Amino acid sequence: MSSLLHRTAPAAPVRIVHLGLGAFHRSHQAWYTQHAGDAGEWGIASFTGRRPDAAAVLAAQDGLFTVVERSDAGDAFEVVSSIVEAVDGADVGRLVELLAASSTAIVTLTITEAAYGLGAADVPVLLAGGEPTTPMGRLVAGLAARRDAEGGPLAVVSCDNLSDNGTVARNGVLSVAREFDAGLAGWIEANVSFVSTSVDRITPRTTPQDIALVASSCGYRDEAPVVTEPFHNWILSGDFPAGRPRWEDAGAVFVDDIEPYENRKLWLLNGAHSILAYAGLVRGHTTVAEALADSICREAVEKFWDEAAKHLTGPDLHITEYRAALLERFGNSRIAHHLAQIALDGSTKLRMRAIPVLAAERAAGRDGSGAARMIAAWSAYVAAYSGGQDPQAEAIEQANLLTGTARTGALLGLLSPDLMRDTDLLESLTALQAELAAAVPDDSTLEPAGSHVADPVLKGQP
Ligand code: CS2
Repeated sequence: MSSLLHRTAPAAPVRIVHLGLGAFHRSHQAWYTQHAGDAGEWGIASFTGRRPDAAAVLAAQDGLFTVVERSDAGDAFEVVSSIVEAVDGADVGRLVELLAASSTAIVTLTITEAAYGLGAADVPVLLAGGEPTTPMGRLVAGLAARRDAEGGPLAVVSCDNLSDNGTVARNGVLSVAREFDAGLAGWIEANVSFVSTSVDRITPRTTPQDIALVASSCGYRDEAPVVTEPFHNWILSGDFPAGRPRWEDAGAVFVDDIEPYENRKLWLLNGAHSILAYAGLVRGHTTVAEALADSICREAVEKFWDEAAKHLTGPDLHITEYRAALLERFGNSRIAHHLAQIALDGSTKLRMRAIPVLAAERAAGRDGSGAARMIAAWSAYVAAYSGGQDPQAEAIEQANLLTGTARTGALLGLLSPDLMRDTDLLESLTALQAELAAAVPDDSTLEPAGSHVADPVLKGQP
């Protein structure tokens, strides 16, 4: 048996702390840091979220892992060494120590879209001097230590798929800090820069086959490789008061106004993903490439894109080329991107992916059927998979006890209380869901709720 991957050159000093050690973090922020011209000065200490497993696996191989870039032409392998410490997220002591150190300049986050609003649960814990369990609570504990140690200003960089994610992170942190310690909230406002970013790299979960492939192709054992597409994109907007790696050397782009880029990515890529996930699962498909090959799913995507494009008007957006590139990326059948992974947490995702386009279309006096079809597909999916992972799972189950426009209204209310009052929309959504249900192939057998959502050690971006 070949030996486990291990570090032979000295590790870079920790200057970046990351919360949310998963496959996407490794293929994106860790990869960009590795490819910055000054990579030798920027090591990452990466903390897991709910489970410690990924930290244990990575720590055993000195934080090193293989990025497998998979294209139609084949696989390219590269060992990434920018993660210099992999830590169990429950080790709040280590997090606090690193954030208190003035050498730490940046905190990056991939904590899932849903986690930004969950910090309130940690306020009593912080007040009692206990150890917080949510990412927001842990971050606030770390920032309090930094203030106390006079560690100086730093940047918090959200890398989750949320519009205006810097502001969302700022609000999430401040709402906890204000309840905990008003003085700390003032210090954060004066010293912490919240950077907004749009991140992109399709990264499915790591599978046992990926681990076996690296062993046979590279001649060493790597228990934590990550398979990803060649494409990568990172757009950032905001200040880095304590410095940053030269991520631009790896293709990152720094802009003043991020909104048009964010919308393009969230609507065209993530929106299409959600359509393919819900319509695709209901129609019996398993992966993105399979769903895209189904004309009903593909047409739903194209119609949504036509609609969204009316609201994407920035000068450098190149929508036609962007759409063509997406079709190619989604069609990469060598990347088995599971629809079940994308389907998680729909009520949070659809608020960003469908609602802005639907609201803009309704405000313009049009039916918004492209975006409505995404919601109808979700509605059909939650009818079949009631109980799947979602922060609103209970409310979804309640809605599922209703029928017709009452059920549609209850579900739409979870995404947009405003649009829920639009009675024409409720009728058309209900009709679109019925249309989709009628298009379910006879041989489609849905798995029971939850069974399609595995929880392997090495999760992809949630
Ligand atoms: C996906 C994203 O799981 C999902 O919701 O839409 O993780 C998507 O693959 C990434 O944003 C691509 O950059």
